[in-house]
This record gives sequence, C-alpha cells and structure tokens, in this order.
Amino acid sequence: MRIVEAELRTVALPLLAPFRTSLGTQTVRRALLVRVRGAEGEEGWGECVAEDEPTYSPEYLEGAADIIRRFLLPSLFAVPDLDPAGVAPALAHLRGHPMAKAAVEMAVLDAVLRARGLSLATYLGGVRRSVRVGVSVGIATTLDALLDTVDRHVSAGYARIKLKIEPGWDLEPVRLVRETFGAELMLTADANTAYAPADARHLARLDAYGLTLLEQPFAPDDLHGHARLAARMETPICLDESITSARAATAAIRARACSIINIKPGRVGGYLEARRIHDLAQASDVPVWCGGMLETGLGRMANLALASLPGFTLPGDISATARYYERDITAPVELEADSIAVPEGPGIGVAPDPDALETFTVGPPARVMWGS
Ligand code: OSB
Ligand code: MG
Repeated sequence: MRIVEAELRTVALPLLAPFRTSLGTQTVRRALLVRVRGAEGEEGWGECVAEDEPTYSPEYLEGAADIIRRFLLPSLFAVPDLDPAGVAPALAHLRGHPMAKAAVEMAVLDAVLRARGLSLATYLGGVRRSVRVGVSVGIATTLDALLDTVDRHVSAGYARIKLKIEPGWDLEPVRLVRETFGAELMLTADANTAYAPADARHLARLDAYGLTLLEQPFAPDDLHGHARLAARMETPICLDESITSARAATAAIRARACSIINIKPGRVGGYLEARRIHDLAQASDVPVWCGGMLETGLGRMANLALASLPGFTLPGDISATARYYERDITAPVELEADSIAVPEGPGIGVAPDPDALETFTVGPPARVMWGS
C-alpha cells in the first residue's frame, strides 16, 4: 500500500474498577488510535499501548502521538509499496519508541491484510481457533476485597489468575488466594520491577505457593539479578519489561534470566517482532504467553491472533470486555468457558464502532496527510 493519510485520536475509557500495580493506579484507560488510509482506499486501524505516564516504559501517550505524527508517518509516506514487513525497516533509523512503531505497523497490517482478505492470525501463522485467557488482578485495598475479585473471575471461568504484588502485598495475598481457591487454580504473580536483588530471600518464600511463574521482580536491565534469583527459586521467572526486542529475548534466555517470556507487541515494536520472539523462544523450549496493556477491543483482538501461534502455551492477559469496561469501542469481546475466540475476519477482524468512537474520543482527531 501507499499511505496517503492518517488520523490520530485519543479515546478515554473509564475502567469498571481502579487498576493498581506497584507502578501506580489507573481509573481511566486513555488509548491512542491510528487509522491509515492508502491510495487505493485501503483502511486499517492500530492501537498504541503507551500509557498516560512513563512508568511501565519510557513511552507515554502524548509523546507517542508526537513521534507518530512528526516522524513515523512522514517516513512511511515516502515508501511507495509498503508491506507490513517493511514498516519496521522503514522506521529503524528512528531510535526507540517501540509502542508508537507497533501502533503504526498494526494499522498497516490491518489495512493490507483486509485488502488481501487474510486474517492477522492466518498471516502470523496461528494454529488455534480460541485462546485460553486469564485475568491480571490489581493490588486491592483489603484481603477480603481481593478474595471477592478473584472469586468473581474464577467463577467467570478464567484459566489463570495473576496477582499484582509489591513489598507489603506479596506473601500474604498469594498464600490466602492459594488457600482459598486450592491447588488446581493456575496462579502467577507480577511485581512490575518493585523489588531489588536484596529481596531474593523474601521472594524465594513464594516457592511455597505453587506459582506457575513470577513476573519481572527486578529492574528491566537487571538480567544478572534475575538469573541469580532464577537459580535459587523453584518458581519459574518470567520477564516482561526486560524483553524489548528479539535480541533482548535471546540475551535473557542465554543469561538464564528467565524460563518463560511475556510477549507484548507494543513493548517489542510490533506483531512481527513479537512473532520473532515467539519463534526463538520456541526453538529454546521457552514457553511464551501474550501480555496485556488494558487494551481496547481493537488491541485485544489483535493480541488474540498473536496468541493463536503454537508456542503460546500459557493463558494470556487478554480478558473479556466485561473485565475492563462497561462499553468497548468494538463489539464486546466475550469469554467462552476459559477461552476467547480468535477473530477470523480479514485484518484484525474488527473495527471501532463509529458511535463508540464518537462517545469516547477526547479532543479533536489530528489528520496527517502526505505532502503536508
Ligand atoms: O505488567 O503486565 C503488566 C497493565 C498495564 C501495564 C503493565 C501490565 C499490565 C497488566 C494488565 O498486567 C493486563 C491486562 O491487560 O489485562
Ligand atoms: Mg507484567
């Protein structure tokens, strides 16, 4: 395709309940949406997972909108025959900003695959019609409130519960959830970098609770610290924030810093880099699963396509709409037993509902045109 026009807009979706992690509390998910239009009338949508504040990653929503408008789109307007696989190379001279790049690549994937009548899952090499999914449960105000929330999600059918932890909210909530819901519950914990290597002895006490994995206890660049922790804990260590590219994934596996990888397309610069990480992890017998960033239905549908690849053997953080929002910008994403169906339509398989866009868009959409 040749992109001739793009539109950037921010939507603000109120979360049904505040989502607290060791990084902060979110009550509204603001998401940046990118729509591209090609010379032949092709159209595609992308979602940028950058958050309001640069706490999970260095990117943030307004910064992502700025680099997309000023640098990424102008670099792509210059490419006459743009293929999805050509997006990352055309942007490689611009350093960093993986979430912004991923959003633009997603929009090009959607536009090109829709024009070809091919689903994203088929294009990526998906092998599953539905994907087992879990819920990421935030830090609660009380242990009772936590048990109520977990009970609701377990009753809904989710295949796995992930508890957000931080110093002061770790052993006790994990022990209580394990005791209340029994050994059969697939349970994990995510620290979002809240600990230091000096906490290793404390973290090792989590081994008593049969966690499937412990996600990202230490700083993103501390591969050595994670490797030392992995060597002393029975619980498998999984990395999220540390895995910023296929090269970073190779380094982490070689360093034995993790034995499981959380793949988020936004964090690694797009769905094609995400697939490369899947491929190299599979070659090293490292299981992967698809992480989430409280995406709208648009981003979650695309993540389902990725999670249908064969190496995604653990349930993803891709929950139904009802776990996040009263109303989505797409048709609601629904849980069926412990799974969600992989979209089969061309491209991502869904588009934002114009009425919902009208309701949730904040501020005027920005139009970026070739030659302007
Ligand atoms: O660390 O996995 C994380 C949300 C925002 C930023 C980081 C993370 C998360 C989640 C939510 O855990 C997962 C979801 O989208 O349901
Ligand atoms: Mg995480």
